[in-house]
Amino acid sequence: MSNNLSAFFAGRFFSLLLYIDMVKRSKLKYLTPLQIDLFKQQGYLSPFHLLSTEACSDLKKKIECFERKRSHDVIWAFDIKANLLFDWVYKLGAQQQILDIVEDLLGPNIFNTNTVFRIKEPGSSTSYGWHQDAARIDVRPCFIIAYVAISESTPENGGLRVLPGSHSSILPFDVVENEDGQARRKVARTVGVVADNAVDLQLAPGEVAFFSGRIVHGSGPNLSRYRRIAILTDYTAAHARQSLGRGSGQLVRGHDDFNHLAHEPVPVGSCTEASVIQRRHTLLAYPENPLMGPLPSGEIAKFPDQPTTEKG
Ligand SMILES: O=C(O)CCC(=O)C(=O)O
Repeated sequence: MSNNLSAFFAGRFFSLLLYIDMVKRSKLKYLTPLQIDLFKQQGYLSPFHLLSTEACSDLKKKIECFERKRSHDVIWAFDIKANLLFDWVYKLGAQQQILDIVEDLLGPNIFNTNTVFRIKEPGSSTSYGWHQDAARIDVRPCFIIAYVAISESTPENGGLRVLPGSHSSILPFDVVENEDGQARRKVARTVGVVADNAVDLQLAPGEVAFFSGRIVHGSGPNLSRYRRIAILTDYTAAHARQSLGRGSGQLVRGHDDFNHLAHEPVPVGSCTEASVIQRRHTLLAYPENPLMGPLPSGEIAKFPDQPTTEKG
């Protein structure tokens, strides 16, 4: 082939690649095709700017107000499915920017299947050993977790660490009583982790990181003099299937033609008696989810909560 002809075909081929990229991009809401490829390869994307300083301090005030008024309820209300208890937690998880990014990764029909707070006090030994959230109950396609940093996340304050590429399979794990981290709960901990290539997801207040529910991740104690405050939400595609049991969630975008997940209501107000009872009904009816794991045979689902009304 003459040089001219080769150049002609190379030019055509390059235009075709550009065209394919443009078509792909036109269907995307937020991410670029390159970012999507990166997520597929490494299992996470970080950081993205999400919240203004004012929005962050407003959330911090709401958190502190609840802690002050309902200190006994924090242990359960800030844990499993806090999105069923607090309208402001639900709203954070339903932010359009987050959903645009999740839509690019999971498709247009999305459930919020769990929001939890993860707060580490200054000097606290609370840590999360290496684990994959989808270890005990797998979900396909796997849910995606958004980690919203309300305060900064650094190696010093026990910020999140991930093992890039570890989301391609579920690795061997032990189920242990968790001494640190989530109270009164059995958790899966990945065994034999070599953490040489671990990446610290360093985030400024208001930034968010996205990672696969299958990626091996964990975090250490808070050695700083400041609180580490994070709110984490699991997003599951409507067409996804759990390996065990039936999950539930709030449909936050699109529609549901599959009926794989049971539908949860949107809370009104901030941890009202009605929303506590609603959450209890949901957890008793659908106790098996990736966070809680399978129910041991013969065991009846039980979740700590206490409907108290807000004072003051
Ligand atoms: O907040 C963290 O540092 C990690 C939390 C976590 O991995 C979890 O709750 O499963």
